[in-house]
Amino acid sequence: MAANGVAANGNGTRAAGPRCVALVGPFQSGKTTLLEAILARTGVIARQGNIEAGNTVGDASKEARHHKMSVELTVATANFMGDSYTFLDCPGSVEFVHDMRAALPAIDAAVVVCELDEKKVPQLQLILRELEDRKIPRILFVNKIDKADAGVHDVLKLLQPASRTKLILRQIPTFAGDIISGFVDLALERAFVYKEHAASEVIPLEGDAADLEKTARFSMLETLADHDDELMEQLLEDIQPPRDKVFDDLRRELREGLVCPVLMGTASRANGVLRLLKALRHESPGIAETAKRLGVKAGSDAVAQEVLAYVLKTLNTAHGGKMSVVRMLAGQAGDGTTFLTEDDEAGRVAGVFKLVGQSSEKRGPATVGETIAFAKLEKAKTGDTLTAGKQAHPALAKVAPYPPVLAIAISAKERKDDVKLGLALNKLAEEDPSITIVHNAETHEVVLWGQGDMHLRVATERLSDRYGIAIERRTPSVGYRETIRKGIVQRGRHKKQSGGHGQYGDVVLDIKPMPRGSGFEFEDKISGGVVPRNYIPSVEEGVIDALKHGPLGFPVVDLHVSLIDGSYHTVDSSDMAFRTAGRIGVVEGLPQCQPVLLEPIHLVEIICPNEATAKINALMSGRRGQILGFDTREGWDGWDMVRAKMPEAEIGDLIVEIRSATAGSGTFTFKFDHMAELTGRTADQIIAARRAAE
Ligand SMILES: Nc1nc2c(ncn2[C@@H]2O[C@H](COP(=O)(O)OP(=O)(O)O)[C@@H](O)[C@H]2O)c(=O)[nH]1
Ligand SMILES: [Mg+2]
Repeated sequence: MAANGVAANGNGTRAAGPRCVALVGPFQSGKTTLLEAILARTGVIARQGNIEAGNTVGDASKEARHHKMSVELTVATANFMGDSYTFLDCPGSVEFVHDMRAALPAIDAAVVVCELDEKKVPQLQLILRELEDRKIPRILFVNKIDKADAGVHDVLKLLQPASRTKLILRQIPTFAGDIISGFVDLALERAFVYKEHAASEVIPLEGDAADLEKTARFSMLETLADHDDELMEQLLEDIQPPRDKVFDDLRRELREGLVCPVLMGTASRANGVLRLLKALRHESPGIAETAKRLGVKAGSDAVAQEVLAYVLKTLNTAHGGKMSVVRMLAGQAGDGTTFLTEDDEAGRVAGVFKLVGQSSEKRGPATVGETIAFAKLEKAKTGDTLTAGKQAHPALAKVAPYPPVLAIAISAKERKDDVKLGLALNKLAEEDPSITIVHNAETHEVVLWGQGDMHLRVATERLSDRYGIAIERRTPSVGYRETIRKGIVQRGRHKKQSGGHGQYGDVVLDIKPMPRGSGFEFEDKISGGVVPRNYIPSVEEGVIDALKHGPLGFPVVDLHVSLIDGSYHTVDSSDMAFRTAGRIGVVEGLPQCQPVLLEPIHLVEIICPNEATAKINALMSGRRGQILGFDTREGWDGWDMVRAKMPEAEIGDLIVEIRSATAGSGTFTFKFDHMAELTGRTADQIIAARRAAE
C-alpha cells in the first residue's frame, strides 16, 4: 500500500485520497437514515438521530423536516480509518431527482439503498440505469433487513431485473428463529451477529449457516469467474481460490462496472454499516479513476497540474451567501483562487468550508479529491466545470434537467413584494435548474414549472421561509383561442364632431375564416384611394387590437381580414381615427361569424412499466385523450410507451395520476400539436368562467 495516501491505484491496492460517495435509491429506502448511521459510526455525531424524531443531519431544512422527506442533497464529510469520505445523501423522490443527477458525474461510487419490495423495483431500475449509463461503480445496500422474512433468500431474483449488470450477493443473512440476527460475509467467510448501534460481533461459522455459505459463496465466485479465466479454472478444478484473489476480483470487477455487489443491513440500527464502509474503503475507486472516467488528463510532475473542479450543488443561504459545493478533480484551490466556468468568469473564492449537513466549518485550501464548499463564486452554476487556469476548460459533464411536468401560477400576496419575488425566483432556479420560470406575456402570469406537486410546494415554501414572501398560487391559464366559422363583410365607422377638430375614419372589412394553424392575415384591397395609403397600417393595427380579445374573451386566430372599401375626410381623418374604425369593424363583425372556442391539444408520450399500461390507457381515455397506440420502450425491458393526443386543460395534474398508477416510476413528455374546436357544455363553462373573471 502506498504511504501517506498517495495515489496507488493498481488492482491490488485500495484507492487513495479523499472519496466522494453518493447515497442514492428509491424514495424512503433509508438513505438519510444510512447517512446518519455512517456519521454515528465514524464519530461525526455522538448519537444516531432518526427521521421520526426530526433530528437527523440530513433533511435539516425546514421544508425537509416539515414533509419528513429529503428535498435536496445533503453533504457530509467524515473520516473513516484515516481517510476522508464525503457522502452525498441524495433525495430519492423523482421530483427532486435533479439534485442527484447533477451530482453524479463527480462521485467515485454510489451506494444504492433499496428495499426488498417488488413495487419499488422499477424506481430502482431507473436509478441503476442512470449509474450504468454514466459508468459509475455501484454497490447495492439492501436496507430494512430487520423487516425481511425468510423470503430474503430470493434477494437476487427480486432485484436482478432492475440491473443490467450482474448482481453479486456478498452477504447472506442468518436467522434466530424467524428474525434475522446477523449475516455471513461470503468474501471473508466469517459469520457476524448484529449488535444494535455497535459493530457486529464475529461468531463461529458452523451448522446450517456453514452449508448455506458454501453454496452462496460458490455462486458469488462463479459470477466473478465470468470475468476471470484463472478463477474459472480453479473453480472447475475444485481448487479454493486464495482470499486475496477473491478480494482483488471484487475490487476490479466493481471498478470496471462488471458486477454490482449486494450488501445488506438495517440503517436504523446501524447494522451492516461497518461492512459497507469497509467495502467502500477497500473496493471502491477513488479520485484517480473518477478523473479518468471524466476524461481529465493527468498532469505530469514536470507540468503543474491544472486546477479543475466540478460544481455538484449550489446553495443559497437565508443571509444571501452563495456556496458552491465542488469536487476537486485536479490541483489545489483556496481563498483567493479565481475560477473560470466553461463560458464565463465564475468568481473568486472567499471561504473554503467543510460541510456536515447544515453546519459548515471554515478550513484551509482544498486538494484533489476533496468535496468542499467554496463561498462567493457568484457566477458558478451547478454542473459547471471550473478551472483556475487562464483558459476555460470544456465542460467535463453536462446534466440536462428532465423537462418539467407540472405548473402553477404564482404571485406575491402583496404588491410591494413583486420585485423581491423576481429576485428570489432567479435564486431558486439557479439552485435547482429543474425549476423553470415562465412569464406569460398574454395573461401576465408568472408560471412556475417543476417536477411534481411536492417539488412546487417546496419551492413556494422556500419563497416564504427563506425570502419572506407570502405567495398566492393558482392553476395556470390554458392557452385557449377562438376563431370564426363563417365570414362577413362589415363596416366600421368612427365619427366624432365635438367642436374644433373632428375624428373621421370609415372602413369596410371582409372577414373570412382560414384553415387551422394559419394565424392571421391582413390584406389591403383598396383601389382608387378611398382610404389613403398612409392610414392603412393604422386600420391593420385597429384590427389587431380587436383580435386580442374576441367575442368569447380569447385571442382570435385563423382568420383573414381584407380592407375592401371605406371613406375619409380631408380634415378630420387621422391614424387614430382609422385605427378605431378598424377595431370597431372587427368588434361588430365577429359576433356574427359564429365564433367558436379553440383549445390546445398536445402530443403526449407516457413511459411506464408495462404492468401499468392498461391503467395508463384508462387514465388517458378518462381525460379526453385520444390514444394513438403503445409500444415497448426501446432499449427498456419491461417498459412501454403510450402515445396520445390530449387537451392541455386535461394535462394539468396528469403527472400526479401517472405516478400513482406506476409507484412513482412513470413519467411523460408533451409537445403542442394543434388547436381543436371545442363546443358544448365544457366550452360554455370555459367561456362563462372567462366572463366571470373579467
Ligand atoms: N425498519 C427499518 N426502518 C428504516 C430503516 N432505515 C430507515 N427506516 C425508516 O424508513 C423511513 C425512510 O427513511 P429515510 O432515511 O428518510 O429514507 P430515504 O428517503 O431513503 O432518505 C423512515 O421512517 C426511517 O425511519 C431500517 O433499516 N429499518
Ligand atoms: Mg432521504
